[in-house]
Amino acid sequence: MAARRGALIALEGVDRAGKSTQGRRLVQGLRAAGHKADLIRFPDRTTEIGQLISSYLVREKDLEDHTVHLLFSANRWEHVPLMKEKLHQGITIVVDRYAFSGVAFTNAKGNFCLDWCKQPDVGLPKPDLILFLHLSPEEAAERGNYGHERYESSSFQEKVLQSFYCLMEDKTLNWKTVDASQSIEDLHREIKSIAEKTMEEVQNKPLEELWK
Ligand code: 2DT
Ligand code: MG
Repeated sequence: MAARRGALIALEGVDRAGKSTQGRRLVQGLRAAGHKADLIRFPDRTTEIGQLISSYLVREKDLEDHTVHLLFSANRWEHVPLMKEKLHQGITIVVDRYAFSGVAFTNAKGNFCLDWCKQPDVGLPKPDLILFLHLSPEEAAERGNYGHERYESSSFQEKVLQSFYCLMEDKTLNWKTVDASQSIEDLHREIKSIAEKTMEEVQNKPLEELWK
């Protein structure tokens, strides 16, 4: 019998929902429980493509909207060979944002349909679980001011949330919404238990391709 594979778990949600905190906690918690687990954050600003994306986000550089969308996708594709290798070695990969952020943020710009936005990411490793950390715009606002990067405004984030809701209608994907207004520890416990259940369920199943 083939070796058991790791699970691909995506964390999505609007800004301030706690994705990065929960991603780190999840990987720590899984490792402490004896699982092999790694975290990847998208965009990964450390690669050459990631540096271009970062200079766009911090407004050092203006990039055309289609171009930046394709760069975000390319920044995921450059990780795919290593992601597949790790998953097949039994390592669970937690991704802090994935193609769903890619689609939701570009679609929120208004002149890009969901179908166009999805195309560059068709065929990426399909997440076995997408945890959507749900926080209302009011609760997000209570967590303090947004920063100064592109997209960091409540009006834009509201549009991003609507785009996420459209993506969640796709029942071929395993979306699970969790309440991100709970304490960090309670949310961590809930997320870890859902993640472990998924890891158990998919370990002998083939890795699938996204939106294909
Ligand atoms: P962070 O604040 O998480 O670093 O994200 N974004 C992200 C996109 O527009 N497209 C994508 O494909 C991804 C992964 C979301 C920086 C910003 O980049 C946006 C917020
Ligand atoms: Mg940010």
